[in-house]
Amino acid sequence: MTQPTDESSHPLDRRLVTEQQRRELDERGFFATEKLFSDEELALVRQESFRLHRASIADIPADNPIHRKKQGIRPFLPTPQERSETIASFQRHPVFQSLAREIIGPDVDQTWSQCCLKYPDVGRFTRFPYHQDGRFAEIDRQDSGFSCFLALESLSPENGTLHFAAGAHRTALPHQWDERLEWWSCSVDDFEVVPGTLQPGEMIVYRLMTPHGSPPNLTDQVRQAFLITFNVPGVRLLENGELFGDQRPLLRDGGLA
Ligand SMILES: O=C(O)CCC(=O)C(=O)O
Repeated sequence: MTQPTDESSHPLDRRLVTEQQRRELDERGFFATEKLFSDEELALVRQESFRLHRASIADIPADNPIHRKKQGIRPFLPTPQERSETIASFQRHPVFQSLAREIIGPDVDQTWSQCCLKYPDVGRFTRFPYHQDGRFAEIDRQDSGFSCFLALESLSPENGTLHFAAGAHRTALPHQWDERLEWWSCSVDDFEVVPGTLQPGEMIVYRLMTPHGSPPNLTDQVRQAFLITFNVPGVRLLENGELFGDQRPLLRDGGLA
């Protein structure tokens, strides 16, 4: 998935989103980027992800061993910025500012973020069913936002990378609750599905309604990725009108907030 890069130009010296990528986002609901972060930056986010994971397990009461076990292999690590200055600063990286400015506009909030570690599989528990994020949070501005799935290490179908269904981001697909995996699930049988096979520092940028899911991690290494979502400020839940998500200002009038 690596695209040819012009060695003479740093990503931030030019527009980040090409016409082709813009078309792919519009028509297919996602596009792949070249490597946009340095090895040092990726190493810091990896290190912090593992630290936050250890802390999250320590926070689970010892009398809840099932939760501890689940968190051990398929961790849920949202709002990492609240526990890591390093990640809070990374979330405001110039690359995210440029993408947000080019895709959304001059006023942008970070609405979600999580560290996405996935340990070697046990009992196919590390699979994530295909779903649209809009099924988890029905918001009033589903179309303007985008998410980035960033490879902190190499990502492949074997280690359980996310896969993306093309051309389904304008339709709300029917979902069912998967009791075992505790996750919403939809069918992508009617769509082309593309694996996010990525080298460290590359990303898939996708729309909030783009169906995505991941197979189990069948390797003996931890799959290491990072997720971040941006949208216009003031996004609200349809259900009760309350403000949704991190509501962390990133851009105002085109500049860093
Ligand atoms: O980490 C993964 O493979 C899936 C994460 C995901 O799809 C989500 O949080 O919406």
